Amino acid sequence: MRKIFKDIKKILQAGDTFLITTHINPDGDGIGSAFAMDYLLKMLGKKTVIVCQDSVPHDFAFFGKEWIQYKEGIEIPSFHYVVVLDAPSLQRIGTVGKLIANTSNIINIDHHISNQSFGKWNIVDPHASSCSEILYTLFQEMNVSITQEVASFLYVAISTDTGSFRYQNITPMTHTIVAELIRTGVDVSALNEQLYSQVPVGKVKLFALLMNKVQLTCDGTIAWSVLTNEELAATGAQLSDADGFVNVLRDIEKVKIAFMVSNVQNPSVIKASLRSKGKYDVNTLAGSFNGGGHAKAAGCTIKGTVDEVVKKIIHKAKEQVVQE
Ligand SMILES: [Mn+2]
Repeated sequence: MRKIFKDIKKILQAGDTFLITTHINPDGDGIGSAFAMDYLLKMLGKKTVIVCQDSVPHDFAFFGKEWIQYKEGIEIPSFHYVVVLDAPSLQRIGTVGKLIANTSNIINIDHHISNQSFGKWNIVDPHASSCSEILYTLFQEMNVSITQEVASFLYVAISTDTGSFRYQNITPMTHTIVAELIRTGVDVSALNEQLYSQVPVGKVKLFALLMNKVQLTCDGTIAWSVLTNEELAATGAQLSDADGFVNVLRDIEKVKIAFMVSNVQNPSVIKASLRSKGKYDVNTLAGSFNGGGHAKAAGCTIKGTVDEVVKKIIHKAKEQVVQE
């Protein structure tokens, strides 16, 4: 691990222009990591541009920062290096994949166990709670001090990727890093209010609708719900508003595997978000549909109708929950 940090250090010092990107439907870790990486490179005197398929969701508007949302034909400043953050594969960066198709100078920094090591340089640490935890080490390696603003990026990233410090991916190192972030004077209480106490009313209404539609099978051990355009239209919510809802399905008593499916982006390609608790492994489950993620949080896309896809996922989930 140390050697790869040394290698990346040399590349970051030698390069002059960098494009930074993260996965589609960006979450706190992808966003926090992108802004932190941007700061780090700027402190090294580099030219940077952050380009992602999707814009920064309104949940994270409190950072007061935006990036370039990639659309075909849009002018992007030239770059020699690409830093891909929090993405297990190049498919996960969506349309930005086309933009970087002609460069092999890819630095891949990630913590997903399913990471395909697609970069020329790869820092992949599945034991890190988040991509931002790896970036913290990179800041230290590069001798760049962490300002309160950077601490807020990293704190939000680590906090959201660990379910507010509840998940198995937490290590003593995670808390040590967070202690150092708090030491910069960053206002953790204010950040948490921004994160969790500024919920748009449309999201609350969407939550009510989807939770009302919850279904259970296999003696209540598998839970799911379905998001369609009708619910979005009825509540005025955005697609990203539904992101954390699957966690609530997982938290139902007796539930071992939970999932949320959506046909909002494409009526014939269903997007599924999967969660588990205990020993149950949704990374493997998603993997059987060419998706992936972490053992307890993963995702995939499956061709078919909502009903067909729900059946397929339940069939695979049963293989885990029934045999005991
Ligand atoms: Mn992450």
